[in-house]
Amino acid sequence: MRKKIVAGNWKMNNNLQEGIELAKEINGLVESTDIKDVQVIIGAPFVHLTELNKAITSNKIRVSAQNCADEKSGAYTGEISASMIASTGTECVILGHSERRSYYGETSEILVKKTNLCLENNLTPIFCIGEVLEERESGKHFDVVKSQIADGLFHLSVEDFGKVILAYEPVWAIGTGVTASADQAQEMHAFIRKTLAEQYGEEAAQNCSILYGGSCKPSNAKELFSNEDVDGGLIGGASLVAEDFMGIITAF
Ligand code: 3PY
Repeated sequence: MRKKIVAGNWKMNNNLQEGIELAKEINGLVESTDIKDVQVIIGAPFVHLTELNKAITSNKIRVSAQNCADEKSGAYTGEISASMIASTGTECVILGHSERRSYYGETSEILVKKTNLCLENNLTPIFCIGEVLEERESGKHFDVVKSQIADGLFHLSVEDFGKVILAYEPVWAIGTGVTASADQAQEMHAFIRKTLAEQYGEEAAQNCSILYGGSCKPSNAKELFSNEDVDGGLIGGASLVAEDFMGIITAF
């Protein structure tokens, strides 16, 4: 059975002290609320990871990085490897977010290397996919998303694929305040699941958690999460305010 997941993506926000304070606040709220079987993930900047893993006591919360290097180790000044991330106690890594694809030139080729390194280090990739506005407007959105999945993930065995979380984030809904409608989200999530079933079989497709990301907030989370193929969210701005994040976690 696939998991319900709400993952926060803090992006480049919060200094260390602010991050610890926010994580403790979320931890307290998660511990004192019946969040059913929802798994919470906090995607924090690298410098927060060690301290967040110490500060979080709830077994319902996992810590995630937002990127990792595409090489194992060596002379790559400024890079942070998957094994370094794992050594902090962190369990997940967000990969291929549209901001990394567009601002830092992350290609599918690079993402294959990063995905492999995460899996080798027992880190769960939260693999992001999604089309830009022109691609949706010209009717290419299904093809774009299918290629991103095929090029970035279809080299994996069915067993390794089973360790991956997918996040569909239409780029036109990121940081714009515009959200995909519940119908648009369901339509794409169902298409993604069908694409996975063609490659890995129906069981693997049914077991994969597919999150929706892009201006997801307490006011629209319930409607988005009520869709059969939407298993939760990857949350940007609303994950920076504990009450808002909790409003989304409790929206199932
Ligand atoms: C957003 O909701 O803005 C995101 O990019 C989540 O990753």
